[in-house]
Amino acid sequence: MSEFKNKINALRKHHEELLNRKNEPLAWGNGIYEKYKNPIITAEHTPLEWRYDFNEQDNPYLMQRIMMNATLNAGAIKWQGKYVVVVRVEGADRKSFFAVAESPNGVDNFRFWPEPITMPDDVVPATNIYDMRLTAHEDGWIYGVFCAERHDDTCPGDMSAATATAAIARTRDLKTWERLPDLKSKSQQRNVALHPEFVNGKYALYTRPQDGFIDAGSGGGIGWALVDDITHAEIVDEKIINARHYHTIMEVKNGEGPHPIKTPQGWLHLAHGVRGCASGLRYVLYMYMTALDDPTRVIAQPGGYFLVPEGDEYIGDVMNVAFSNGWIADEDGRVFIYYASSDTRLHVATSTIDRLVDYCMNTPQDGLTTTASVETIKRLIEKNRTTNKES
Ligand code: BGC
Ligand code: BMA
Repeated sequence: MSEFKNKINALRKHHEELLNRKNEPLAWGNGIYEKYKNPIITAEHTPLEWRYDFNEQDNPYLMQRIMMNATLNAGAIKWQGKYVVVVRVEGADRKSFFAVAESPNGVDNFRFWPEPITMPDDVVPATNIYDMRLTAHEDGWIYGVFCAERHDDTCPGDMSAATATAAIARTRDLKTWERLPDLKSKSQQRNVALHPEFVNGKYALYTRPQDGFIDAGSGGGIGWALVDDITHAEIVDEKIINARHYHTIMEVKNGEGPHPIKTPQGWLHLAHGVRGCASGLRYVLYMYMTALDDPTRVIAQPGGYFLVPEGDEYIGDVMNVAFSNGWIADEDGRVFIYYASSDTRLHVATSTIDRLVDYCMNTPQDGLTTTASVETIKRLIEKNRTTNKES
């Protein structure tokens, strides 16, 4: 066999080993969920055909002709018995696009479908798209709501000036996508997710109005808006359902993750919170619950963060970031939380509906001052004193 063929075989073998690698839960977590030893999808998981030209004449050095930079922020759905994620894949050119990967068990053996998604453009093409929230809506369609980013042409001299808009597409098979007009909104929007059920006969959106491209400003908070026609979606009224507070993990920004999971006790929400520090913005995940009869009414708000970057997860393109826009609630009550670390790679954490509801209902709320926090700790110590006496 030629040396070139040998090189290809070695490359394919190495890639297969990575794709088939078993994952295992890490011991000694917080009891709320289990994190896993390996990230589930990295840039190295992308198909070799996307990166290499396998023609010896054209690529005698067997170089990567197209490099992949990162695999992050994935939407997720259980689809035909498989755990399916719509990954934000980012190339070396900083453009991100969507690609589907599936796994038989949700924690390892993720494999990309052969081609990335061809997402049709809206009237004004976007420069970049990212962070899809998937919703199997009761109208029968699967929707993907994601951020579309364009240069802000009102600032012609500023190469970083941008606008963020919520883009909407739908599909029946995750392969062919119909692009609907972008969400019309007075403000910029990022982190928009579609609620899975009609509310008062309307489509319901979790929104995140923002003053500028980065700055959530006065518009900050997770919002809620009802929309008559999803094929011409426009926000007429918007109210904040989950606000930010001074000196919390979401002081600077917050945003809905995937759409909430329905449980007998209420809607379970996963969101991200952002605060500023000397090293930049710190992104962490948090949870809250809303009432079944009114998904805008908060009924539980555990204090502090739910999941943060740890160890290697701190390191990456955008340090100190944990972000999630996808989770899967399985029929047996297990929950697969897909989160990315530092805008670089995708991980899973597993829990159950029961544990997450218990976490939301029984984690003390943030009292918003140090005095309140100490009182909360003392109450737990006191409770344990009595428990220890009894046992
Ligand atoms: C990046 C996103 C980021 C956003 C705001 C975009 O250009 O692609 O990952 O969330 O800017 O910082
Ligand atoms: C955002 C998100 C993500 C990203 C995060 C950190 O605003 O929309 O795309 O993970 O910033 O860079």
